Amino acid sequence: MNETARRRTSSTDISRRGFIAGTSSILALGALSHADRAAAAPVPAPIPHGAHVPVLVIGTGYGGSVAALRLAQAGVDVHMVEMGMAWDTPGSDGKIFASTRTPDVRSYWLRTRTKQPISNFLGFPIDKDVPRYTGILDAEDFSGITVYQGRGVGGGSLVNGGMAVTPLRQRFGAILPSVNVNEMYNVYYPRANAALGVNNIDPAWFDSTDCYQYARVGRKHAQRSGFSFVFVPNVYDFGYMEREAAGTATRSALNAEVLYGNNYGKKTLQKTYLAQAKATGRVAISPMHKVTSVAAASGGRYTVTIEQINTTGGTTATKTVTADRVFFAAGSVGTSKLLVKLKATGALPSLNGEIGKGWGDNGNVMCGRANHAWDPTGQLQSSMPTGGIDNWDAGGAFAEVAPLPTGIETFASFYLSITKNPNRAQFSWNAAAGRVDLNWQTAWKQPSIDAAKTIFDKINSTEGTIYRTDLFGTYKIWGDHLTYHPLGGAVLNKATDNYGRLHGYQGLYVIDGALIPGNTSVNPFVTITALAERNIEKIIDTDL
Ligand code: FAE
Repeated sequence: MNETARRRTSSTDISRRGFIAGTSSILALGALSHADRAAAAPVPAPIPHGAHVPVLVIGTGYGGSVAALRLAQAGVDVHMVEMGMAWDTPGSDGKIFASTRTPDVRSYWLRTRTKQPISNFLGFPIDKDVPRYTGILDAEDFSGITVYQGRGVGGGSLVNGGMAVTPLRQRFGAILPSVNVNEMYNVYYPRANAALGVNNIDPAWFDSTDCYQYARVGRKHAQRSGFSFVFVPNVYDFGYMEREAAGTATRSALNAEVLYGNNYGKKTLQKTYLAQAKATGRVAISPMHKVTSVAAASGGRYTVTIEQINTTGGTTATKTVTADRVFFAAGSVGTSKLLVKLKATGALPSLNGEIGKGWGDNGNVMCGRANHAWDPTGQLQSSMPTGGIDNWDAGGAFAEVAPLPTGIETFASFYLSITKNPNRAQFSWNAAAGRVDLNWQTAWKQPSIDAAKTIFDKINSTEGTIYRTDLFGTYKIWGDHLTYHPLGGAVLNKATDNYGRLHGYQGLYVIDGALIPGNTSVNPFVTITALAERNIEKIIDTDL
């Protein structure tokens, strides 16, 4: 079939299957007939200059992967464009990903020096020079904050701690006020948890294994101060972790793998949504391709400009393609930066005034505590956190008991707190510099520090312990310079309608963390996934 004939078939397919989609539930659509599957033919990767695609998805993180899978199951060909690498080929050490103990060329996105979230140990700086490379973790610097993000096919799922937390139902109204709570908790959270492969630790194993001694110390200290410690589900396969501990499986979580990828055990999007999406035959992915522009074209289509890059970040080709529909799934920062630039520079002038607003850091703040010599946290620490201290209602903080997998006894307890920080920042176009800025100020972390102190001041007082001052510099207690959880910038029901359709343009959608206004009260990816499931179901039912 030549290109024109193929396109015609593909558009006919969309309207025919769109009718089917409008009359069935999305789960029923999962079972397309054999004939439908045989007809699948997305434009193959790498996307060629001049291609036309029915749907282009920008980014391969949670939102993008949900959109691609569900659209493909509804019979729509999807092309996903991802600026990062494919992460499917082992390096010279035989592994795809580096460990946190030995960051290397693979670890950082286009930096010549690592920027580790914990920058010091015993006061000494631990960052080191690395060759500039399209590595997996981006430490993106804005004026008042460094935003950590995953780069590559799978987005944040490649680098994150896998903590898969559904917020308490009674807190949901404050997270996404325009979304029906019952639908989320009866349909979309369960759907997201199932598709992500979320599982729970066996409490008996938790109580006995060396690798969670640090978490048991965290639990003991929390409970002795009257705080509740809750187990947190994860997408790391706990069965695999048990085998690592038993010495029958190659170590990954027990080899300090997190931040720069996990070689085994973690169910990243590559193994869940994206594997399913590819299996439909309708989804193609172009890694090392960065979208730089989307503009309205004739016939209700969009012209998308894409730069193909090499591993030092240089542009090797600039491609222009057309798409009937475009899903922005470049993450809160990536989507916001694109939309703010496109509105300001006249490519998409009809986007509304909410673009770039409502950005928050999920109240992230880190700290460590120095334990007594009789309270060791263990040399062997699983890199996957599995518990937290919930003081949200009384003090506005949920503190994840995090690992410090250095391989030596540190006598430190380490925490990443998610707090009720009300500050929201805005992205804006800096015409002089030709870039998008974010107006977050470091001082805006003070409410997060105050909330975290409601937990740790009390624990320190009960235990007779003190804060560590050597992890984020010299004599610096709080890791208040960063976030792992960027949220907002194209907020649901403000910059978009209540399902992520961008105001001002038909066929443009936001489907990632940019939709969520700054805070989820817990780790965010389950909520991002569940919201994407909700929105794509509506979009398939009514728009296609
Ligand atoms: P995301 O997963 O960031 O995907 C966006 C994708 O778009 C990325 O692959 C980008 O490379 C790509 N992209 C961006 N701009 C462009 C462009 N112009 N052209 C082409 N591609 C582009 O977005 N969350 C939890 O719930 N639990 C955890 O335990 C947890 N731990 C974390 C630990 C770390 C170190 C980090 C960095 C994050 C962690 N998170 C955690 C946050 C979580 O990974 C994040 O909220 C989601 O990944 C966001 O999902 P999105 O779909 O919004």
